[in-house]
Amino acid sequence: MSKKIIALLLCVVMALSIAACGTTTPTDDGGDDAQKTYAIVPKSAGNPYNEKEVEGFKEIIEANGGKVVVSYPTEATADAQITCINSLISQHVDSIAVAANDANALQAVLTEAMQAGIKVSGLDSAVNKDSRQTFAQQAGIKEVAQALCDAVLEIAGGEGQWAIVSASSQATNQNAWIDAMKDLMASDDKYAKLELVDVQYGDDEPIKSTTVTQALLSNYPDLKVICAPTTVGIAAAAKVLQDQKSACKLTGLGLPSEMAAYIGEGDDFSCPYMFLWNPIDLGKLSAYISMALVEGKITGAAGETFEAKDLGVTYTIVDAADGGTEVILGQPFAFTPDNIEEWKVIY
Ligand code: RAM
Repeated sequence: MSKKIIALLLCVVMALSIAACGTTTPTDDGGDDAQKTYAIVPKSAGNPYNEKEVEGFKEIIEANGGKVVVSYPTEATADAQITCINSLISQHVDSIAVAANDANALQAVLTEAMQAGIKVSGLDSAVNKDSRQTFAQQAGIKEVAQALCDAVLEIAGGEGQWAIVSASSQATNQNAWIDAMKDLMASDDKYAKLELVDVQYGDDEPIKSTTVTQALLSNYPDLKVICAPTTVGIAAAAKVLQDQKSACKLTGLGLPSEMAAYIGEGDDFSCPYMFLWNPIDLGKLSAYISMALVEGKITGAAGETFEAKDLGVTYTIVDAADGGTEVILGQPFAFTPDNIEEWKVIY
């Protein structure tokens, strides 16, 4: 390779790494030195769900006098998040809240952050227990799995083939829900006539999620239900099924604002009903956790409590299934033809 090409490649790599995290740092007004800086690292950019989380996080931190740094990775991978977190460590932020693209791959960089005195917590998709102080969990894993299994069973009419369109193959949250669904279906005879034929990964990218849905429909002509436990996947699958007027129906976890056009009864709609929680509130909960950690009100141990004023709740930190701790926002909520109009304008 000529020196010119190598130099050019180096420039491209440098330009990319500067742009890598899409960090929005508030302007430093040179004022109050005691003002704390709270970072949030979502799973990926361009996903409205992640933007809602960030919206809630910002609202609470800023209302309480803190600064927010939003650091979006360039893609939904652990490597892209490591680049973001390294940059946040060198910016000496006070806290990092991360929605992990991989449970284990962020351990080294988050350990470094904690050793530098930065408070580290998770939201939405957990890093492993050694990489965090605690975690804002949207809803109990078993509760989400139960809701999805029962929806698949009902929509399939009690029997037949079903498939999953997930996010990325390493996503902690989707994998936990999928594993819990498999366990539940294996443990209860009422699911015995359902057959999970495939699990596909759309990587929380609309185009890839569309492609894998189309492939599922052509590979499994008898497919009765697709379950997409990702807001990006379900929106892409909903469009494919509805456009094709497919007999295969859909459920999963979706944003009401993106799914309203697909939720309804009968042949014209691809999704009879689906579930989610409030992603804005999840961001708010994560903000309260981050502030309580930075202010020394909690350490992340089970049994500690803190007040989330705006949510009107005093939360208790509890033991999580992975051996670490978590704070559970609430229960999964069902979006049906009856309530979708009301919710689509909220998130
Ligand atoms: C997508 C993301 C997110 C998940 C939701 C349900 O937006 O994968 O992590 O919680 O779906």
